[in-house]
Amino acid sequence: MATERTLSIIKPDATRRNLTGKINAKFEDAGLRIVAQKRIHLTKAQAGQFYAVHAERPFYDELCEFMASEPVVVQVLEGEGAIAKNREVMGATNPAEADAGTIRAEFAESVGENSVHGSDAPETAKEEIAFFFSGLELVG
Ligand code: RTP
Ligand code: MG
Repeated sequence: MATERTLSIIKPDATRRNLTGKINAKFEDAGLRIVAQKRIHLTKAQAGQFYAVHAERPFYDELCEFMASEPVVVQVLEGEGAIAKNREVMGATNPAEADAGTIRAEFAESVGENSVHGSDAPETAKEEIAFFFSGLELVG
């Protein structure tokens, strides 16, 4: 399997509870390398742009409010099959359905406030990394 990069976000419910280190340890234990990382505070408009694919969903406004409520940590994870591996480590969107040991099973508060985001395919990973990081911030 090829080495890939994926975009990860540690969401406000997790940064608020000071869980960045515990979540990063889960990524590293799974063989994912954090190759870029920064803490930012999104505006609601920026959150809306990032989640534009969900604009027609009933939870969109709530999701944008939540993502802009407090700082997030955005990061690029690298590894063999990183996109799928990251989503495995994250667990199901709804923490009640997430496998034991996954980030969402251990830390998520609800289906909306579920601690992490991860890109879902190579094309979205590329777009989402470019949304947050410039070429200068991405070491080869
Ligand atoms: P993400 O994009 O954040 O990695 O999560 P995902 O692929 O597992 O889930 P997705 O269907 O893409 O939904 C994006 C985010 O929207 C919030 N959500 N709330 N209240 C609800 O029913 C609901 N459903 C989704 C979650 O924060 C979810 O991660
Ligand atoms: Mg998604």
